[in-house]
Amino acid sequence: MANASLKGAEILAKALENEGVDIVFGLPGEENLDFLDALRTSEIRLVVTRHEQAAAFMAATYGRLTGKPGVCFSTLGPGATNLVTGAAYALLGAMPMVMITGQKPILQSRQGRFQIIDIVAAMKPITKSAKQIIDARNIPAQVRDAFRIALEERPGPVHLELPEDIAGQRISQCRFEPVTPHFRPVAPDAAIKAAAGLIAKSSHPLVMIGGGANRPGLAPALSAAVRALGIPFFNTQMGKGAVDRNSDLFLGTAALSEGDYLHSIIEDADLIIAIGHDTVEKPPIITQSGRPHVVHVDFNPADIDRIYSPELEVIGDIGDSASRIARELQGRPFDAGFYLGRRAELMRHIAERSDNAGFPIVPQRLVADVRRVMPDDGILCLDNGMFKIWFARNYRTHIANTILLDNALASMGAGLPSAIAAAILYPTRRVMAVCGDGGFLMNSQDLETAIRLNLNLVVLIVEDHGYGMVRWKQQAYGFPEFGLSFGNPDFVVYAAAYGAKGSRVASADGLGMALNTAFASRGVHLVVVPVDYSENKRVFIDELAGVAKQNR
Ligand SMILES: Cc1ncc(C[n+]2csc(CCOP(=O)(O)OP(=O)(O)O)c2C)c(N)n1
Ligand SMILES: [Mg+2]
Repeated sequence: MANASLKGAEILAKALENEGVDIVFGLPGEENLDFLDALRTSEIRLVVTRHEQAAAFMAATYGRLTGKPGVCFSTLGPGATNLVTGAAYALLGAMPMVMITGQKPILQSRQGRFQIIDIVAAMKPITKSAKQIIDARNIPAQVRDAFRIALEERPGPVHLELPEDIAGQRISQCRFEPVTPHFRPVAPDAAIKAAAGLIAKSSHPLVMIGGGANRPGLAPALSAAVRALGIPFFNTQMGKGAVDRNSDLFLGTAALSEGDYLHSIIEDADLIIAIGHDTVEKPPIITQSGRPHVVHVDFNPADIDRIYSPELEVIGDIGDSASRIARELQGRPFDAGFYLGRRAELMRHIAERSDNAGFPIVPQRLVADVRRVMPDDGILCLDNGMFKIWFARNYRTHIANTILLDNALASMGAGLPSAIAAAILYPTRRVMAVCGDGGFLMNSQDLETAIRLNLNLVVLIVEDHGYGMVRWKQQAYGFPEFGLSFGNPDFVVYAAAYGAKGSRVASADGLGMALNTAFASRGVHLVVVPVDYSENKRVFIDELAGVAKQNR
C-alpha cells in the first residue's frame, strides 16, 4: 500500500490497523497529540483510562483472552513509568501486548530534561523487546516486528517509543508489511515416542495442566487428549479450565505448593505429565530428587530449578503433542481407579462449609455462591489477595479462561481493569471482578471508565479491613499482628459517587441474592461482603498441618 505524505503518528495508526488492532487503551500526554489525532480518524476504538497501569492491565487481558496482542499507550516519563507494572504482569503472565509511549523530540528539544526518563532502558528487563523509533520510515517494519515478538511463544509485552518529532515527521511513500500467519512448530516424533515410552512404564501417572495450556483455542485438543489418555489430572492456578472439568478424571487445583488434600494424592504419582507448566507460577508441586518423574510437554524448554527438573522434554505445540502422545499410548489402560476412589473424599473436603450460614461469610461459602451465580461462560477476574487462594482451590471452571487470576506477578490492582477488558470483549457474558478491600482501591478510579463505556460488570469487594493475605502469612510465621489493618470508605456511597450501584451484603444468604440482582439490573455494580478470614488459619494452617502429618 502506498500513501502520499503521512505523519509518523498516522503511519503508526495505519500499521496498527494493518495488524488488525480494533481497540487501544491509554492515557495521553501532549507528546501523543499527533497519535491521538491519528486515532481519531482511524478505525481503531480508543478507550481512555484513568490510570496508565489500568490501561496496561486491560491491554494484557485483551491479549490473554484473544491471543492477539493488546495495545496500550501513554505519554513519556510519569505516564510510561505507570505502565511498568502492567508490563511485568504481561511478561510473567505470558500475555501478548504492545505498549507505545511518547517521548520528547529527539532531534531538537527546548525543554531541557523535563519529564525525560530513559523509558526504553527501564522497559528492557520487563519486556521481550523495547525500542525507540528514530525514523518514521521504520514504523511499518518495527510495528510488524513488535506484534510478531509479542505473539511468539512465550507471549509477552513489547515496547515501542515514539518521540514527538518522529510522530510529526512526514513521509511521502510508505509500505506496510504483510501480516504473515503464525504457526507453532511441533515436537519431533522421537520426543513423542520417548514420552509415550516413559508414561507406558509408569504405574500411577498423573497429568498436570499448567498456565501454558490456557492459550486461546487449545482447550478442545487438550480436553480430547486427556480423555483419550484416561489419566487423572489436576491443574495449576493458571491452568484452570484448559481441560473440561466435567471430566471424572479431574482431581482439583493445586492452589498451594504442598500439604493440601490434593497433594496427598499427587505424592502417590510415580510420573507427572506436565502439560504447559510455566515455572513462573508459584509452584503447584515440589518435586524432590527426581520423584515423581516429570515429562515436560510445553512450547518451550523447562526452566529447570531445584523444585522442577523434568526427566524428558517434549517441545512444540502442546495441543499437538498431547494428542500425539495419547495416540501413541492408545490401548494402554491406566489404573485411574487408584486415584479416583479417593476423589470423592477430596471433593468433600474442598466443599466443606460451602453452605455455612455464618456471617461475616466464610470464604468457602463465598466461592460457592459466586459459582452459583456465574454461568459456565461467565468470566471471573480476580485481584490478588487471600480470596484468590480460596477461589483457585474451590472454584470449579468449565471453560478455558473463565477465571482470570494472576499467579505470576500476582499484582494487586488488576482485578477491575481485567474485568473491564473482559466486559468490553464479551458484552453478553456475565463478568465479575473479585477484589480485596486493599486491591480494589489500587485501581478503583477506573470505575469511571466502566461507567463511561456503559459496561455490565459486577465488582465484589471482599472486606476484612486489612491486607488479609499478608496477615495470614504473619500469623503462619508466628509474628505478632502488626501493620496490616486499615479503614475503608463507605463503598456503597463510593459507588454512588461514580454513578455505579452499590450494595452491602448483611447475611450469608444475602450474597447470592445481591449478585443476581446486580447482574439482572445491568450496569456497573459494587457489592461489598464482609468476610470471616479466621478460616485461613483454621484450614490452611491447623487443618492442613494434620493432613501433612498423616502423610509423613
Ligand atoms: C501491588 C502489590 N502490592 C503488594 C502486594 C503484596 N500483597 C499480596 S496480597 C496482599 C494483601 C491484599 O489485601 P486485600 O486486597 O485487602 O485482599 P485480602 O488478602 O485482604 O483478601 C498484599 C499486600 C502485591 N501482591 N501486590
Ligand atoms: Mg483485605
